[in-house]
Amino acid sequence: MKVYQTNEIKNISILGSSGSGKTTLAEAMLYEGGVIKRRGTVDAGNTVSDYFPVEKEYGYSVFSTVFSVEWQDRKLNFIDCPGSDDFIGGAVSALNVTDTALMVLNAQYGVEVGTINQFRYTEQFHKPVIFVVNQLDNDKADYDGTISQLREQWGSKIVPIQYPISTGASFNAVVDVLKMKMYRWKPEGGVPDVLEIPAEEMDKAMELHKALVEAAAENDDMLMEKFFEEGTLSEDDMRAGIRAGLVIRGMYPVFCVCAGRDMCVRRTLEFLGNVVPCTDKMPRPVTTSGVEVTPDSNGPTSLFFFKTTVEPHIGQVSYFKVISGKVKEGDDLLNADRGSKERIAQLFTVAGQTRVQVPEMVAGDIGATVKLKEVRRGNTLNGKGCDYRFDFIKYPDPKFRRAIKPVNEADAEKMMEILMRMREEDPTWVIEQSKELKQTIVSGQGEFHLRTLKWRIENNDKLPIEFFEPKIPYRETITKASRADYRHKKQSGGAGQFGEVHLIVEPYYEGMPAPDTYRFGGQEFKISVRDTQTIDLEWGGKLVFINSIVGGAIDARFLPAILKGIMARMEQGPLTGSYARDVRIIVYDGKMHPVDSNEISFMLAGRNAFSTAFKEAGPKILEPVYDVEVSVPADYLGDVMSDLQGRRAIIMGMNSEKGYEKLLAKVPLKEMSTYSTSLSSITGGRASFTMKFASYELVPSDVQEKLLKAYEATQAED
Ligand SMILES: Nc1nc2c(ncn2[C@@H]2O[C@H](COP(=O)(O)OP(=O)(O)O)[C@@H](O)[C@H]2O)c(=O)[nH]1
Ligand SMILES: [Mg+2]
Repeated sequence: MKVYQTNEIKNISILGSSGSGKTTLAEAMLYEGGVIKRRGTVDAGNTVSDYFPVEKEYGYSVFSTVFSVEWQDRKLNFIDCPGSDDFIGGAVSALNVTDTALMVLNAQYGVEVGTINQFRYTEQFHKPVIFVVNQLDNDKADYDGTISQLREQWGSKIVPIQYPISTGASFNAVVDVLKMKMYRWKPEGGVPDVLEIPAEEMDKAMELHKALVEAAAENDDMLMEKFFEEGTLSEDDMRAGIRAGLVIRGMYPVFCVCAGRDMCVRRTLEFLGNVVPCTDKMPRPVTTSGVEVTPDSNGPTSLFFFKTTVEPHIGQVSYFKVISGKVKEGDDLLNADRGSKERIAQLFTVAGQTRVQVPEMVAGDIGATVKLKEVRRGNTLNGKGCDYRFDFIKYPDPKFRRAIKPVNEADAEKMMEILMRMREEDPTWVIEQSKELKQTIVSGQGEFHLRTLKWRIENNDKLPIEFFEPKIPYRETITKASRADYRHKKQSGGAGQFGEVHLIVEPYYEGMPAPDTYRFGGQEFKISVRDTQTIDLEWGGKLVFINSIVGGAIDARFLPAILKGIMARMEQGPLTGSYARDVRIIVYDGKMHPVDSNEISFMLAGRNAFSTAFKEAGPKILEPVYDVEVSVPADYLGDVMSDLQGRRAIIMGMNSEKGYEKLLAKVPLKEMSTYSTSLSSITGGRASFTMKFASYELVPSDVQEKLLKAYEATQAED
């Protein structure tokens, strides 16, 4: 393969709902590009794109697949992304290193929730979008319906470039209103006959052609002038106009394909090669220190690694984009994130599992290399004198969590190693060894996402694992002030122990005034503050520790011990052993013994006084509550609402957005455990949601009762 220059390279991600036909389209493009000799099918499990055992098992794309096609002196780099929301991480990575998104639609279903979700990511990353209506040979294909759904969402920015003469089994031709030709295929697809548009289609074709010309002119003043003068635009002008419209997301062109039968795939490739912008026409990536980097092949060498996988027979394969400069085989580069040196022994352009060695790659290109020492996804490798670093990929928060354990306890360490390695491949898996919960928690984007993880560990690494309901990180706090004192005294031979602490506890809140006077049991306590310590607790919330001891009742040197005793109880709350938070403690009195007082004594006195006071201060359990945002087609709104209400949700708001409803709710984490699975079954997979930690809130009293009982039972067992 020749070395392609920056202005000959186009990077395109293939997006679209699961089952729309992305992998099949990829296969047809590879075939047409001469990379493969025969087209595999998803159903037979022999496509270039879905080549991992787990993908063959489920018939689903789990990973994004990078592949390149040479087409008319252009190099088109594609990333076929998994469609399911569970594997959105692949699409997010891909969008960051590509310049255009090809959004595949199934003509049978039109715009799906998955389409809208992924479109939102293209919006976030300001990437041009081209829609491709696929599966036009399906009997239920509805091209016009799909176009009206697209228009409903994105209005006049939707500009059809082609339309089918007929859909269903008889589909074999489209009218192209950019070329103003009809393309017709023999049953085997591939190279079409290019024909004049039949007379009976001419009116419709002209109307769409005009709309396209106007849309193309709209994004460029010079073209607009030309259009007004001449009433039309040349084909080249139209391409320039469409390109301008794509870059500013002023228009979303719509193409037709039938990937399964390899129809209109060549024409799509031609359009991508000719019209889609190259990297150098797109906004520049910015380094962590704010430098805008031009994709200049004569600039300093800088490669950004966006994906790493472990592939059968080869080991680690690392995928990168050349952000600047060029890279050759044998180059020595420096890892800007880890400080280590790496040699690029071999350079490849890839098509799934197939790799073609190339001597050099320049700015804008996407390739792969193997046998790097310790390059992780997200790292940057630089040539001499370059210190670029990039961290532009932001992944969505997880929304499905499970505790994980190896079936055989002895495998725990090995399991962690595997999990860490897998997280390298898919950053939307989050792995946490929770000291608090004494569990290893894996979170991901959905039940299927985690099921895939389990399948891979069990089948690839032969390590059986189990999932459990994860514990909830409850918190404890108090709702009113109370007072207690405690004397620790021990005299059993040798040196004795003595310490006595009197303290007040009360709920802490932001901006509360300094303590003044308290009344407990008819007695008044006047506080004069000597010292205040505010501690930001590691687990959230605050502990404020006030020393107001008068007359030297306790030596200042014992106060740290008292605080230490209190902290021990804060770490293991008196109610359920959960962390306590948001408490203010005033130590106002106590007693010492000239000989027997020591730190241990005051630690114990502090801990026990605190524990007693806490239990009398209207103690409550807090639970984590999440902000949940659900996008759902209007038809399912009622069912989704009542399901949420069954989860103790508080509905915070509701917006209608073209064709679907957006629900905002606050829901306890405890109730979210099965949410992704239920939502998917209520709506047939047509809804999506996000969740993000919001706050800790008091649990209702019946829930508190249950939790207290459960904790007592575990204490009794111990
Ligand atoms: N009839 C028909 N089926 C198709 C076409 N393209 C894909 N399919 C089928 O649709 C299903 C999903 O395709 P796949 O490529 O895996 O979709 P992906 O999830 O978007 O990658 C598979 O059974 C394909 O064989 C097409 O143009 N026509
Ligand atoms: Mg796929």
